[in-house]
Amino acid sequence: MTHTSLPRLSLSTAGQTTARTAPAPGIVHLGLGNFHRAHQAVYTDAAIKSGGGDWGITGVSNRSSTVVDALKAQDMLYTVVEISPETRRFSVPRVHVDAFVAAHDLARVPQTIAAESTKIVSLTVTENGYTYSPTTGGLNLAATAVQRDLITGNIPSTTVGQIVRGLQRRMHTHGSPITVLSCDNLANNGHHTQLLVNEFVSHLPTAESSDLAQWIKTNTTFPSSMVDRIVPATTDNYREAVAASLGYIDAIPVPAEPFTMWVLEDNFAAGRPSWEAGGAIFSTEVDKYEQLKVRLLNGTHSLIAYLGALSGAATIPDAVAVGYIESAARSVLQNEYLPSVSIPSGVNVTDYETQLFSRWRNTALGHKTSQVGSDGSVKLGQRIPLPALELLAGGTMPQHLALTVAAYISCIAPLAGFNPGAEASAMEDPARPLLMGLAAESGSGRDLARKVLGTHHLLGEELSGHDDFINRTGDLIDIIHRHGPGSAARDALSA
Ligand code: CS2
Repeated sequence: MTHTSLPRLSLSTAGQTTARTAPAPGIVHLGLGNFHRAHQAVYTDAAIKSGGGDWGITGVSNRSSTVVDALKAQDMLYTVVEISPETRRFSVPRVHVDAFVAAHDLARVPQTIAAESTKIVSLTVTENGYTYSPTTGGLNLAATAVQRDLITGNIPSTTVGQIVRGLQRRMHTHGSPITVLSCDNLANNGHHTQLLVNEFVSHLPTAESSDLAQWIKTNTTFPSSMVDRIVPATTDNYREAVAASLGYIDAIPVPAEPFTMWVLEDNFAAGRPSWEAGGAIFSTEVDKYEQLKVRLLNGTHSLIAYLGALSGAATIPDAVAVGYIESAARSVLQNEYLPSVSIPSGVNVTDYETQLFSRWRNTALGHKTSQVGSDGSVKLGQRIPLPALELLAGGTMPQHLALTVAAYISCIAPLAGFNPGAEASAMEDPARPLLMGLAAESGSGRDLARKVLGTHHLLGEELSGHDDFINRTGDLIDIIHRHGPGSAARDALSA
């Protein structure tokens, strides 16, 4: 940094001393990452500015103390840097009233969820944070952490365990209702969270489970919500931009694209902020918005990220500028994802597609292929199986969905002798050790695809029975390994 003599971000450097008093706490948010700080926090700031209310957010970071420490050193403030090639806008939301690291004080998580002042517990813990089995969609009872959390008296460490123990404590103390609001890219995220919570409760000893199940049914709601904003990891460039333009040091600025969207089911057990003030939409068609977004945006994003990484592109705009990647992206979006979704009323799909490509082309943002490509083992199950099964049932091979899976496997667990490149190696994935073990035992793409999809059911049980899909994925893995991602993309397009 060249601006070390500047003051740190604070209420006074941000010019907020007299603006308004901090809100009282009302929301506990699990997952204090960049996405939450550029999305829900911004909407909550607009809601409080317009209508007041006790909706201050207590942010809980799972392991990392970076954001928590910086927030505390900066009067709980940070800067959102909205950026595109044409625009740059800074804003400083003022909504966080406290923050802590769960791993440093695990008992505090259920306690905070149980506090009477808490009306909403919201989540951005990523697909990976729900401890669900990609095979069944249900709770991953094989996970040691889940087993540990089910034992009476243990302090929970999984998100689902923390929610259940927090609700149980509410039931035993004041009993006031609460909303659990998932803001992650899971299909039917509210319903899915509710199922996982109920499943956890059903595995508790009977003495605990029956009253609790009934209490949750009567006093807790789980609205679904579709969240959308591209938010990369921050870099020193953003810290520099804030210092140069605003004259203060912010250790944790959040970059974000100008576009933002939030569609929610209006089903809150204990009230909610007027998020409409920030542009949120309350709708009875959330499931349609979610499907549209998780498939057209996130699904296509995965294909762009994996083909991009294999072709050496570090960022999404670099990847989508490659001709064959753009063609593959258009094809998967129009021919393979679109037929599986119902369009919410008022949404024009052609405009939606045009807007997606222009968002992906945002060269100012620096969104990395390795970021979008991370955690594919838990993301792809949300994006691929249902549209693939629908096409297969109608007798059509989903070439580009198979290509997405082939490119993913080639990035994370290539066969011996193939180097997928630096961007692929930078992708994190909880299944990497397992998949690499399978790759080491495989002699061909088909062999590897069979082990990953057939034996290990990476994309669920139903797809594991489709030999034609598995073989096509395997053949595309071989083409990628022998002739490169461009040849595989051309093969998929011409098949
Ligand atoms: C991306 C998403 O990393 C990914 O898988 O597809 O994070 C995407 O950028 C957001 O969902 C956009 O709303």
